[in-house]
Amino acid sequence: MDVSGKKILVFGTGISGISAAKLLLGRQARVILFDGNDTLDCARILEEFPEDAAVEIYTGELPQEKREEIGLVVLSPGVPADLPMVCDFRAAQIPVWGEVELAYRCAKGDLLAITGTNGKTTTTSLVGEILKSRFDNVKVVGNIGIPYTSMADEMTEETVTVAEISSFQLETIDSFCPRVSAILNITPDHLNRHHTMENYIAAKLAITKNQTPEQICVLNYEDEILRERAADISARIVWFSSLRPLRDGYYLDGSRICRSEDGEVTEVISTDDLKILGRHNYENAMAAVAMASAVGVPMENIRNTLRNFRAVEHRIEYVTEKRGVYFYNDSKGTNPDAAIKGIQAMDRPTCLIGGGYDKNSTYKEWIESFDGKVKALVLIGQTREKIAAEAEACGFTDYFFADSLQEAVDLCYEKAEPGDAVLLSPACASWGMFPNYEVRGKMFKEMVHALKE
Ligand code: UMA
Repeated sequence: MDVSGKKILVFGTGISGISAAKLLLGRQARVILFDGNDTLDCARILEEFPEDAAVEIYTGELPQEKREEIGLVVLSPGVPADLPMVCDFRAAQIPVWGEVELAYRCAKGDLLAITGTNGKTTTTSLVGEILKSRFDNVKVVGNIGIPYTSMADEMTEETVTVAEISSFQLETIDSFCPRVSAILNITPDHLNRHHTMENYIAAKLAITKNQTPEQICVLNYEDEILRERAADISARIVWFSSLRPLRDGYYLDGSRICRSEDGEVTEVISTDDLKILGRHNYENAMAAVAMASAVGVPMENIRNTLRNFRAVEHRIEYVTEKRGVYFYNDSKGTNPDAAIKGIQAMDRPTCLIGGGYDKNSTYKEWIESFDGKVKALVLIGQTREKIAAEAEACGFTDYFFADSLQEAVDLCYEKAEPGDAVLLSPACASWGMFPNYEVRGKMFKEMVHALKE
């Protein structure tokens, strides 16, 4: 991709923006970095680049005369694609790409891409591990926390890339086209950003939009939305199901994960041999098997990796036991559907920490999933009153407010008896109180370890 001499606006100075700017500078582009946050320290951001790099930086407002010089805009995932400034660029026929689109255009080799409301990170890590058992040059990138652009220059024709792709990132793709895609599930999330469920669904389905019938799309048969929309997908579909046998595809039969090809069934692995728990994780495992198999990884490599794969950090992660109380970190439970999986995985009375940034979610189904297991719900953050009101409406009144995560941890420890669990599974994003869910989960773990026996 030739960007030499072109003036390119990189919008957002988080990890995606910095990485995109570096990739562009390496290709002799001239970069204007811009961030809407005017409290950022520009000098510190510029320390990321060599002193003589062709990069300028603006925060808060981008001067009008600068806007006129721009030939391409690269958006960070967190920047809404419908901001007035972004719409103005589009209206002026200036191409607007997401960081993922830029990376895709610069990348080499094969690409497998995974999206879905929940399970993306686990599935992406698992596919990455399986591929590493077969190929020498595997990259794992994207929403998982490693910008796709940061790896693009290291890729060769032999590279196999596994990318976790969020709905934010899919909003701004153009030619992005994975050889194998997967949509794990679609349930309401990020509605404040996408405005409507239809827009959110459209963003998720965009992962398949450039795929052809020679390429593969792995889909969850138990997701009604996916079943309804499958007819609009051009790629060859490989289904998986955790609830019923399929004539073609992967399915869970009791404790066996099976593959069926035109009715001929073979066992892939028994779930007793897996270290990841819960039906949602068996779905993630089936999606990963389908994807790896689609690029020719032998079943023996797949089985060996599955046997050794452990839960990823912040996803129903066991922290420690204190005074007979078991602590779990599910900070990745950033929406009600993910948090339902967290509570379902608990097999003891639980003090639950919930609440955070408001993404326009409703919490009724989450509260209903407590199923008598939650003895105390400790609420933090912007959504605490909203959740409390919905809890009242559901007849659940054992909730308490805390002003900080520390206060919530202390309160849960006070209320929990030996044999109980304390679970951080907030059903909300961390923003407003923490930069991201990783920091929230790490702080939770530190606070738990600091509790006195
Ligand atoms: N910004 C603006 N204007 C805006 C919004 C943001 O200027 O309207 C600026 C902010 O001031 C900030 C910068 O943009 O300085 C941040 O950019 P960003 O939000 O895109 O964050 P990055 O650090 O680049 O991280 C992004 C993803 N973040 C989001 O999608 C919000 C990371 O996903 C991802 O790991 C990373 O790129 C690498 O690809 C995080 C996430 O929370 C984990 N994702 C959501 C999720 O999983 O639910 C989608």
